Amino acid sequence: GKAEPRPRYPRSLPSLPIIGSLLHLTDNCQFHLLLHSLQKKYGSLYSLQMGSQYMVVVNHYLHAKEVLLKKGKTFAGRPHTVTTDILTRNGKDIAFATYSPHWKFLRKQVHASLSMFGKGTLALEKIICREAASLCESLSSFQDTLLDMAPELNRAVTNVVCSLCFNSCYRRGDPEFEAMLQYNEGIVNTVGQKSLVDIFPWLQVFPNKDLALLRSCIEVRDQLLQKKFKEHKKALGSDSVNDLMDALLRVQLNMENNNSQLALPLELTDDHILMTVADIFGAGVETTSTVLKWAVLYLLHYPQVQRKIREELDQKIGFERHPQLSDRQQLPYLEATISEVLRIRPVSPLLLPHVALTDTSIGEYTIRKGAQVLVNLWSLHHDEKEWDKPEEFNPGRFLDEEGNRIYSPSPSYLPFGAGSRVCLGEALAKMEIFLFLAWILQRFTLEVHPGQPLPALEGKFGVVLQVQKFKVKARLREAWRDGM
Ligand code: HEM
Ligand code: PLO
Repeated sequence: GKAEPRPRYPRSLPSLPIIGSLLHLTDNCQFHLLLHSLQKKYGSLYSLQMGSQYMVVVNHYLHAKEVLLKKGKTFAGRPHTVTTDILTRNGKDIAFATYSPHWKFLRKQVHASLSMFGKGTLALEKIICREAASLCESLSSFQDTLLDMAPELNRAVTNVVCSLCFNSCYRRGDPEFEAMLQYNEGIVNTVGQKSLVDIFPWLQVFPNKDLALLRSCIEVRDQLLQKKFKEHKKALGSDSVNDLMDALLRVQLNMENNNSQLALPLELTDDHILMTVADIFGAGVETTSTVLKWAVLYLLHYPQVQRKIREELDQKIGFERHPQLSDRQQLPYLEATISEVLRIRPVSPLLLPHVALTDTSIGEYTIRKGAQVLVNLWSLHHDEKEWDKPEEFNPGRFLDEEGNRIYSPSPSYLPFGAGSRVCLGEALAKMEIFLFLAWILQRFTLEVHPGQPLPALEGKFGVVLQVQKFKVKARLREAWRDGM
């Protein structure tokens, strides 16, 4: 036969003394920025060794599309990591589970349920608007005082996913809600990429502060989940399927009754149901609330953008009625602003890590089975060849000369990923972000105290790109001053 061509591997970073290179990575928490800047020296595709893990970093959209779309199935694996294995009971969820018949099956079920509850899109719209109204009411009670909007935004989004997952919601000050805020924060701060134990698994044999925090947060989460699970199991006798947990329990029941009809001997355990709901709940809350915080922060920095959105709202909706989903086409500037927020501060700057399931390649480079692939979305969204002044916040990029929406001004834009691991919540997230922002900006002007410095635009890298805490004044607009 023909001789195999010699494999060409991606250029690799020099193996620095392990601890040194690591401290470098963790000290400078902005891992995505570091990986972005390493392109200058190593090119857009390079590899590095983290502990025992070989990683390939992709910084160009052509390579990203090869990994996610063209070879999506080959790269659909996920790594095992200490923290996510604890979080998901060894990958019994969707996001952190590697490619398997279980993952495929769960993804399909959740997709079906979400689009079912979404198709009562009207029902979903009603839920979001109920929360938007309650959010606006809270904001107006804080009139003219400086307010950290994060907990308010968080409650609004939490209640939307809570309705979807559990058919329930929280009132302000509910102790269960406060507990949830806290454990979510703990988990976001300890899980994933940044964690030393994920780079050096043997570190978990030593007492580890982060790991202890993670475990205690997960314990609180599990108690909460277990309670919901019991309630739902009890009520399953009745016919109605009201939420995601009901839907998954129903699937489980059907499988137990006629398992023989399935081609694969799949089992849907209670753990699978719990971890999957926890995934959707966690993803639903942390992503959407993060985007809303980034949007508010950018609107403070760019008052002219805020003014333009308000003008558009006044013109197309006015003050006699509430914004609704069917207004989306009519509000291209608001839609463009949302697209720009998702570009400039991607929620998930390195997506979630992918793993090559077989020997394969990216471009002309050989990639071995088991290699971890990080797609640096930050690099895609800040590529100077694709975006004019990438650090400038400019919703106008997503509009043509007449102000009509351009769906994709550059192919180097993938805020929700793509392919077989694409985000499951894109439609939901976009509905929420649109409605919440439209409601808020129809009623309020967002500002800081004159003379006060503006809160910084630097994010904090983690499993989501977090916003630093900041305060705003939500001033009720003239038209709404005498009662709403
Ligand atoms: C995965 C972005 C909201 C559920 C992802 C990924 C990204 C992403 C980049 C990883 C893709 C990959 O690994 O290649 C976003 C953004 C959101 C958002 C920007 C908000 C604007 C949501 C919401 C939900 C959700 C609201 C829940 C309903 C998920 C799930 C996965 C995922 C379950 C894992 C999919 C898998 O691994 O198979 N998302 N997401 N996301 N997202 Fe979202
Ligand atoms: C958020 C904190 C929760 O307590 C647990 C959780 C579950 C799913 C995760 C989510 C967290 C963060 C955002 C993630 C989501 C799955 C997909 C999503 C990572 C850790 C993104 C943006 O990829």
